[in-house]
Amino acid sequence: MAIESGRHMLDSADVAEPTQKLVAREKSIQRRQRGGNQAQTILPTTHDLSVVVPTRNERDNIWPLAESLHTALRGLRVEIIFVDDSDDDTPEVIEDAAKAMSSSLFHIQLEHRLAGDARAGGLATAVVHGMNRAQAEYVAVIDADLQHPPEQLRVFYDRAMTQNVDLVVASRYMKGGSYQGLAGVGRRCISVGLKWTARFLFPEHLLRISDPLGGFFLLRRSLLADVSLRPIGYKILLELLIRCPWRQVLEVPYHFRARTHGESKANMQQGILALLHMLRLWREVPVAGRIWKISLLLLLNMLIILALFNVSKSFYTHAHKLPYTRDRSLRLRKHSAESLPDVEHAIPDF
Ligand SMILES: Nc1nc2c(ncn2[C@@H]2O[C@H](COP(=O)(O)OP(=O)(O)OP(=O)(O)O)[C@@H](O)[C@H]2O)c(=O)[nH]1
Ligand SMILES: [Mg+2]
Repeated sequence: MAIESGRHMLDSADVAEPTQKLVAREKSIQRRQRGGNQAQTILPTTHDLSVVVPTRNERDNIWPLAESLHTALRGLRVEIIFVDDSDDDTPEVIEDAAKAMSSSLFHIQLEHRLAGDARAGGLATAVVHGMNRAQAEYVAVIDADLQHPPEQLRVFYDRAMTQNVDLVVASRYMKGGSYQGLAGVGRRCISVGLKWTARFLFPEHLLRISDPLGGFFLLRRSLLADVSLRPIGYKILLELLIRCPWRQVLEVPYHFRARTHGESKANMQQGILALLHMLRLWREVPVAGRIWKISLLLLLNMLIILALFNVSKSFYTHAHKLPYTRDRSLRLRKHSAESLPDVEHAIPDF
């Protein structure tokens, strides 16, 4: 008994210690975040560009990414907003980079979401959260794993400014771009298949966009005003393209690189979520897939008209056959000597 109770106590302590450590770690991240946010009030609130980076266990990618962004966006007033759902020490690495690199022009912020409800929706809600925090006129979204070349962001920003466009979309599928970094033939087939499904379902919005499901883009922040975003899965750009009232989109080619550090979080489930996401958009946005909705309505109308025509035709046939049959049998009885072919000949042809 004593041994059992002793063991039980030992087990509880074993479980309690990591839990306490985790809570303490989360609290310390939150404390430092609060400190960071207070510091933010003395920094200029006007930025040229906000960059949202969703992260989940990307510890080895943070420094190379932050350094590349720092170099590429030199001279601009930039805020980098990491929205982090990690269980490893990624948030600590982000804080170290923020301390070392932040200046009046380059400001790194960390939004670490605690495990549990705060992370519901994963990547989709992380990006929306980051975009809601952004302050600059233009907001860019880029993956942390360096598959999206950070140096391209400067090209996006410059072209958005000079050409005054609402959205700049990085494309793997146009001339000058490539998707070699997608791991395996299966992933490539799924990516291409989903892309065509989206373009087929929403032709008015997407027919001229070669890569509507990528995660690398830049948009004018005012597009988000009065739009309620409800993305599921990984396809945030699709959500923006369908729900936001954009006018001009510019596509810029890029080479989607292979991941060198950390693990991919994409899986088959993301493919299914992408299809569910398309269905939701089709249902919720009246103008999405308008051509198919109108075609379906026309088809339905034609079916109804055809059905009504058939009903009235059979009703008419029925109504005219009954007296004739009675008449015919009467005549048959009355003139039994008359030849049948003559009587048959008198039958109207329906
Ligand atoms: N905040 C947050 N970020 C996430 C989550 N899942 C993935 N990410 C980040 O979103 C970005 C894209 O995720 P990846 O796992 O690289 O997915 P992918 O690029 O579609 O797939 P690969 O080509 O296999 O890398 C990375 O920066 C991830 O760290 C999540 O649940 N929360
Ligand atoms: Mg990736």
